[in-house]
Amino acid sequence: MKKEIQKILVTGAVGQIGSELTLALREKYGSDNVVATGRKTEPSPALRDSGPFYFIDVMSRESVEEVVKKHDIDTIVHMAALLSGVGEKNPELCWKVNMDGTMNVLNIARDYEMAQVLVPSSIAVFGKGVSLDNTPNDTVLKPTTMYGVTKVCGELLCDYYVDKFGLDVRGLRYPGIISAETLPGGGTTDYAVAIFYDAVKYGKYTCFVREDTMLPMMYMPDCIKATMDLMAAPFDSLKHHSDFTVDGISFTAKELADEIKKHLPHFECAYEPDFRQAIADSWPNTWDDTPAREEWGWKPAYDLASMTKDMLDILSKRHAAGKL
Ligand code: AKB
Repeated sequence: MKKEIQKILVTGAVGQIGSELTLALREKYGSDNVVATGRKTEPSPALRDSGPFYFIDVMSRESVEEVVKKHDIDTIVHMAALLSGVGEKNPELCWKVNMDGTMNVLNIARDYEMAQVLVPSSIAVFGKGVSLDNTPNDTVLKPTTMYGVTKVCGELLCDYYVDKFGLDVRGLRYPGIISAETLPGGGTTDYAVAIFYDAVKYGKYTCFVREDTMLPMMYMPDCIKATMDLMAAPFDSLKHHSDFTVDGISFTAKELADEIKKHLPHFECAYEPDFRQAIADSWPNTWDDTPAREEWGWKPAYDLASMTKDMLDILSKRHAAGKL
């Protein structure tokens, strides 16, 4: 009999996705049933006051296991990871955090016979030897960044635990995630968030990739929905496990700037590419997510226009209240 999800541990809960996902999981499963954890950064009042919170180190099995035992955890949502930009500055640490963290989580989940583990992957799994337009879900994975290497290894490791130990492990490949609550930290797609903050605060932004750089992105409400829909899908309906591409919206940096200009006509965007340009150039422009659509019914709700309007509405209100 398949176990039900009852008590969830979220690692990386203070990060960009973790902070909003934890609140959504608390809504669905109950506040005390979703234990948030982070490494060092203080949680927001919303996160800290809405349920249990602990500081842990995912590179230490004991540190994770202590919370698992204390709260009788049966599901781990493993969001803690070092992203692509930071990973290129410190590849060894990226390997340790991403791989030791994932291995610890999988071993604990196996040993405690947990109901489910979710380990996200990324657009960063792609790289050399593949078409960057409409990149297939199942294709050559030859990333050029350490972050991408850890994400490919992570997907393979997760699938190994499904096959070898019968553990229910799932994962989706996130595109760049755009959100108005918690800033992303250290990714290549961070420009697509920073541009909104600077547009509202200063009326201008200097983008660290070229204007013709196109990448798949997704608005946070779609990201939360994709993650929770995959968690809720019947295990038997899944043919893939840890490597679902989930598409949202693909656009160039200039198309994004032009969309913002429709709302803020004086907005100016300059382009000064840095080391992250090479990373962006190695990732798909558009990608195919047929398995996610067919196996668990994935469908995004937001397009470039609706996402931009929503982001600007939220940030403009916060700016007017002096809170940006
Ligand atoms: C990054 O840019 O590193 C992340 C990602 C696409 O996984 N946002």
